[in-house]
Order: sequence, then C-alpha cells, then structure tokens
Amino acid sequence: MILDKKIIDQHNNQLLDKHRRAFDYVSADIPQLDEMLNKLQKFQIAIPSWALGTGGTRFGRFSGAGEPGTLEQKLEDVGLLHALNKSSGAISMHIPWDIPSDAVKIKALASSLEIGFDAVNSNTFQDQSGQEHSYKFGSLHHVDPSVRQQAVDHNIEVINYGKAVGSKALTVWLADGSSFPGQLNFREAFQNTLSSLQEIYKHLPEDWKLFVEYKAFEPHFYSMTIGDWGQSLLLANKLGPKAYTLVDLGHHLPNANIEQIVSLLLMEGKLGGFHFNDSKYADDDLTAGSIKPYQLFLIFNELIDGMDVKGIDHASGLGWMIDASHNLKDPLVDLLQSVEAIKIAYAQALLVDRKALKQAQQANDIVKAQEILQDAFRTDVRPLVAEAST
Ligand SMILES: [Mn+2]
Repeated sequence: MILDKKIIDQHNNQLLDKHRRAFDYVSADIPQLDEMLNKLQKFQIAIPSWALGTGGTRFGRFSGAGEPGTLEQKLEDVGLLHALNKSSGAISMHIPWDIPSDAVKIKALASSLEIGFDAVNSNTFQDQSGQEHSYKFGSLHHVDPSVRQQAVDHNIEVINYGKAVGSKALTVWLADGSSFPGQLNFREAFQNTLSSLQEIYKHLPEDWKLFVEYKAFEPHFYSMTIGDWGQSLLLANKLGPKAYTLVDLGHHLPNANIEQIVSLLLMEGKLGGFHFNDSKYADDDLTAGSIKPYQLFLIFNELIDGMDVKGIDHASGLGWMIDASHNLKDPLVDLLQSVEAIKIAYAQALLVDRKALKQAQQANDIVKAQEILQDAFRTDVRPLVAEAST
C-alpha cells in the first residue's frame, strides 16, 4: 500500500503545535541536540519480509485484511512504513519465501520507495517441495554429508540472490539440535556445522558479513547446535573476520543478561547484528519494547558505550533488524510500534551522561550510577524521535 505524501503532511501539520511545545520542553536540557537528532535520523531498522503478513501460533492463524502476497507488495508495505517513520529504510529478505525473481525490477521498485536491502536469510528449518533430502534431523550439522551439502548449496544460492539486489550480509539461523539425550554427538554436530559454515564462508563476497544466529531452545528441547552466544562466537572466531554473532532478543533462556552479552561481543569485535522483538517467556516474538522496555534501554546503553569505544558508526556498523511475528495486531501498525520503541530506547541511551557514569563507577557510587541511567530512561524522548522522523 502506498499513501499520498500530502495526506501524511496534512496529518503531521495538525499535530505540529503540540509537537513543538513538547519538543522545546525536552530539548532545552539536551547538550549537542543537533548531533543527537542527526544520529536519530540516520538510525534505520530493517523490516523482515516475513513479518508483513499475519503470523500464527502452532494452534492457528487468523489472517487479516490487505496482507501482501508478493515481494513487490511487501516492498510497498515497507515503503509505507518508511514514508511514515523515516526509520525503516531497508528490507531483510527471506529465501525461499521471497525470491527476487526479477532482481532489476525489484531493485528499481525499492529505490523508488527509498528502501535498501539488508541481510538475506536462508531457510533450512523446513523442507521445500521437490527437495531431495529432508531437514528433519538438521541441516548444516547433519550426520549425512549429502544433507549438509544441500544446505550449503541453498545458502550459496541465497548469497547470490542477495548479491543481485545489493545485500551485504547473510544471516544463518539453524533449527539444528536434538530433543533427546543421546540423539547427537555434540562435538560432531558442532564440527559438521563448522565445516558447512566454512564452505558457505568461502562463497561470501569480500564486502559481506556472515551473521551466525543462536537460539537456546525450540524447535528442539534438549540441545541446540548453536544454542548460545558462546557457541556462536566460537564459530564466528573460527570462520574468520567476516563472521559475526547475531543476537536475537528472544533467543535466550529466561532472565539472561543480554546487555552484558552484547557488551562483551562488541568488546571482541564480534557483534554483527540484532533481531529486535520482546518476550515474557521465550521466543514470543512480540512487539519490541512492549514487555521489557527498561531492558531494551539497558541493551542500547551498552551498545552505544561499546560502539563509541571502538569508533563504530551507530547507523551502519551493525545490522539492525526486527524479527517479530504478528498474530493479533495489524503487522504494519505493530511494526511502527516496534520501530518507535527501538528508537525511543536508542534516544534514551544517547541521553546517558557517560562521563558522569564512568566517574560514579570508578567511585563505586551505585546510587549515582542508577540515578544516571534512570534519569535518561525516564525522560520522555518521543518528541525527539518524532522531530528526527521528518
Ligand atoms: Mn531471529
């Protein structure tokens, strides 16, 4: 769906006075306001092609009206989001669900909507029709080399689709694991995964990144072959400089300290990208910031700290993507809410007085440290995000 820009402008104009008042109030106390607005403006979050339709649970799926059917329609939906929030300027494509059969046409449509192509995602977690070998017992970690080869070939095909549209990264998430003790030899499963990823890595263009995503459990309930950030980091380190760990917020065991994980991954130069969502229990794939907004802020606090220490550009240094599923709300509205929540957390984290925090830490002044963080978190930064979205 494409909305006439005039309609958006008319709507914005009606709210302009209210926005001005709120913006003046919050911005009065912000040093280097222009720099902050500039960072906010540049910060883009990619929309996954699979999130534009209604998802489902394993019990059912309730379709909504106007769901996009083709990749072109999905691009137009991302174009609508980007026209509204100026913050969703990229799409992350899933292969084979969204194959760009005419790459030239797809690229032209995307550029007319001011959209780029973020990481491409492979899929070896389900069997496609006509596929020779089944992934029932895994893909890159499989005991049978011919299954591994089929999965490697698929990933190389995904890289080629990505190259055709101008993507610069491949995200690999594996459903490989075991549901019963004794089912797998852990070391062999890991070694098989490593050699399969090494084959894929060989086909990665020079200026590409390989994102290795991990997940604690599900679809398997005893072990996942890439189950946590340690296993992902081991693989990324063994693969080489183009391989990185990708953190999906929903892929941890309950109460994991994700902010500490991202801090250390950044320190090691191995944090590649992010999948945003929120959860109460596990991989719930809910709207970002809908359940644990303080955690999201603390994560951004570590991200900014770690990126600044290394001189990493906030907007382009890492891959920022949403990975959510929409079962109750309209996906487009839900995605707008997610992007806004992410930008709010980012803006709040930009407000943290890092010099004062460092001093408080050096002095073991816990009270002060908490005040500094919560002062930033409790600031209503919505007018700043809105100002940067025009
Ligand atoms: Mn993910």
